[in-house]
Amino acid sequence: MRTEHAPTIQRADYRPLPWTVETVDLHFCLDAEATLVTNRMVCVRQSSAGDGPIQLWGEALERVALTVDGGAPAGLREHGALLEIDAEGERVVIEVQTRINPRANTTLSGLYLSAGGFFTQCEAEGFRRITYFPDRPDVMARYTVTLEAERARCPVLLSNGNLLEQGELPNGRHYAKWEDPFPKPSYLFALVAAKLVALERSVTTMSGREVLLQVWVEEGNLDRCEHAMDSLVHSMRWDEETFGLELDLDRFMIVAVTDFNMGAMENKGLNIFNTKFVLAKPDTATDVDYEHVESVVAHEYFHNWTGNRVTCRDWFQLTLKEGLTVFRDQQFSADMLARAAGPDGAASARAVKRIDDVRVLRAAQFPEDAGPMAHPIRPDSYQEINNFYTATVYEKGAEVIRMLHTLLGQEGFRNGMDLYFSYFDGQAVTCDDFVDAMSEANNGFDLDQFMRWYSQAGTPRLKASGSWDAGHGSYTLTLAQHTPPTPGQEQKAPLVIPVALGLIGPDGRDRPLQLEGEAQPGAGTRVLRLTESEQRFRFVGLDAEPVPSLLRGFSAPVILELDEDDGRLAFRMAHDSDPFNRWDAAQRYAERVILARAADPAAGLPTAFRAAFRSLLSDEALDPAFRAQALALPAEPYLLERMSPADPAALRAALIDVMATLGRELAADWLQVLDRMQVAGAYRYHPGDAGRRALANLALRYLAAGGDAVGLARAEAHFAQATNMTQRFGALAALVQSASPARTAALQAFHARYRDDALVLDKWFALQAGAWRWDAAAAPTLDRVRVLLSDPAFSLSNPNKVSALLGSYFRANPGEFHLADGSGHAFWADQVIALDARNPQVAARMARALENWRHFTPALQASIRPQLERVLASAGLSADVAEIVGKALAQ
Ligand code: B3K
Ligand code: ZN
Repeated sequence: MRTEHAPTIQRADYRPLPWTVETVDLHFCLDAEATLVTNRMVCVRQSSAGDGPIQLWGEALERVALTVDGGAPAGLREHGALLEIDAEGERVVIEVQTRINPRANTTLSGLYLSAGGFFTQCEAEGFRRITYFPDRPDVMARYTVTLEAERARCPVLLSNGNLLEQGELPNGRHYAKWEDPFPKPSYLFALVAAKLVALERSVTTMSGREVLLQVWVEEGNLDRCEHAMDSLVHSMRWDEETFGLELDLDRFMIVAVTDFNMGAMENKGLNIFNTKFVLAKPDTATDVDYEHVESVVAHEYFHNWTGNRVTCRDWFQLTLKEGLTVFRDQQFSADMLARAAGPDGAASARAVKRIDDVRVLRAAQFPEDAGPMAHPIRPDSYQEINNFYTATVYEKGAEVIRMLHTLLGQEGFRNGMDLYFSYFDGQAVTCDDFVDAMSEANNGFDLDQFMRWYSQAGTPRLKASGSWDAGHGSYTLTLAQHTPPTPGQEQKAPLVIPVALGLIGPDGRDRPLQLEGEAQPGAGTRVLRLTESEQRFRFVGLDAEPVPSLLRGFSAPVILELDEDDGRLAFRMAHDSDPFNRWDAAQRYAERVILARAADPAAGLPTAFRAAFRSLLSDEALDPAFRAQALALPAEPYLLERMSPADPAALRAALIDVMATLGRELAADWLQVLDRMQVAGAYRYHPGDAGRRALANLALRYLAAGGDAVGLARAEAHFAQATNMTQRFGALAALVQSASPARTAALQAFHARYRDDALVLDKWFALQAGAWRWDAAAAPTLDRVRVLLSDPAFSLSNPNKVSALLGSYFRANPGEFHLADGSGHAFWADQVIALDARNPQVAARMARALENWRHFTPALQASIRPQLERVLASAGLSADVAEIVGKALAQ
């Protein structure tokens, strides 16, 4: 894989293959160093696709034998990974045997070893590292798989679908044969052969079928599977109730693996999960971990319909399954939270989930959309598809689906989904097919202009201004949109932007909305549809000048530019009836205060801000989870993007200062909140309890940041007395993110308690790598990161460890990473190069930490550029890293 030669794949070049595959019969003779794979496939000509040879891809494998209908192929050519075979007639049987070395496979793509067991990861293009195959999602075939392995090492043999038979073989070996009745693309193939145990449950589906659910883990982890199993059962019920979608197999398996490149994978009937999204028990997992397990289990389960039954025609359509499935998992989590909160708390619980999702979007997707990797949710080109499993395809993709849901309404959306499945079940389709079904199911609802969301990159700016006409009691709102240019897309056309709006009167209540020309006033919130570059909306019948509340519930993934003075922000913080916007007002106000402080370190904390913040803090009518959200400062990566030029050191100083001031000056309030938020009794994962613990932990954070002896002592006491991981880790984080002299001892105590627990040690690594410097005399965090790099528990081969230590440092700790002497940047280049030699996907993820380098101050740019160049010039660089760094330098 030479840098200069990484070809660019264009969406416009898609052509169906002249030959497809009907059935695949795979036989694996598993061996750690030399696994023999025999693949017998029935290939069928697709006459509609025109003439041509059979095309198969193979990578990092040794071809042992190949026959066509039992004989030598008439013609065979190799072009890199592509094998072309000439064939006559309509159907031929190709049998190909390959040898692979799972132990040598450090990329964790294809077949590899983890803790002595065999696991696979095939999305996007890992199947070609197992056997020769037309490894594209538009080739859907039926698979039969036989696994053969040493019984002692691999007592459990799993693959997709249903178990047909199993039995003993000579020499201590055994076998199992699996059949998947549903045609699927190769990226959904999976096998597991390992020493595992399962938690099992049997449930009845909505049509009355009994199905077996299994969660497979290493023996010592059986006590950490209950929550994943519950989450699976809840997901199944939800999909039945919400979309009428039922599990279509007799059994559904989740397998946890320690070494995994991402969160989890939706292989048909055999989901493979990063341990981090399966294992949870009160002593080792936080409330947030419990939430993540629930939503990832749901996400992968929901893929069974949105992704597996209906899949993507080509990888450019990735958001077809990912954006839609993220939207589905977000709705599921919101429903679960609302149900737990009961009727009175449901609206706030939903808002809290929405806030969480928008935080992620703003912290990860907005910066991506403003940098060299900016791409539409359906990209036009890529060099390495693995680089496009992005926040844009996933999170912005989900926002686009959410806007469709808003425009069509719940029922219209459901009708669209029903039609989509009725047309495309069992097929590989495009985003256009999905949107067309939505339109057709809604009386031809015009979505032509809406399709621009699929083709335009960049975060749109929504500019709003209002004018009050006291004489007529009318308020005119002018909305204008503009999307800045992104690489390769200079011009942008106007989008369809649903703008949920409310007008708040001076008494803090929403006014009924009546547009000029309408007979009756309507509800207090309505959705305006902005389709032009600029539009005016005149509201009448108002008794006083209103305060506009725009984009309620974050009705579109845009940046709202609204000139609001501090007074209006404080007013909305106190009165906006939309909890999302109330939170957003607090975030905007905090952003303003922090950025002012970064620009002028002498600027004090405005009294009005302190007062507004304090009233949220002490408003006991508000749900604790909501308060925890509203009182947490905006994410640092988001704030960095809002600075021009970005100056991480100045921003960090401002953040430390604002947190310390709020902690110190409001110490009495924080202490009171801390006491009131204690949860009695044994730990249970419940959103209500989780909200209280989150607010208590936030109080500890501010108190420790404030640095008063009382606050620090409380954090120490909480750490010592904690009875679950949420409390213990919350208190530890408060101590580490402070100038407390007790932080080192606390880290040691935590380590001593969890030294043998890989997942908990990841938290320990991440916390230290993400540590700010609260004490000006302390050594840079980089020194500690270097020490941890040689900790016996650390390993560059384990993606979780890399992300905990290096990811936290590069991506979550800009104030410490961008050291003025450039040592952080040089360290980055060393690590990216070292990682790339083992695992290009993980290396590319780390490489992305510097892609927005041109937003930084000139001094930082001068320090970063040579490091980017050094990485790009390094020998044998993967296409993955070459694409990221090449684009960063080219922009
Ligand atoms: N579909 C997988 C992601 C695969 C990533 C390949 N590099 C997980 C998910 O989105 O559910
Ligand atoms: Zn997914």
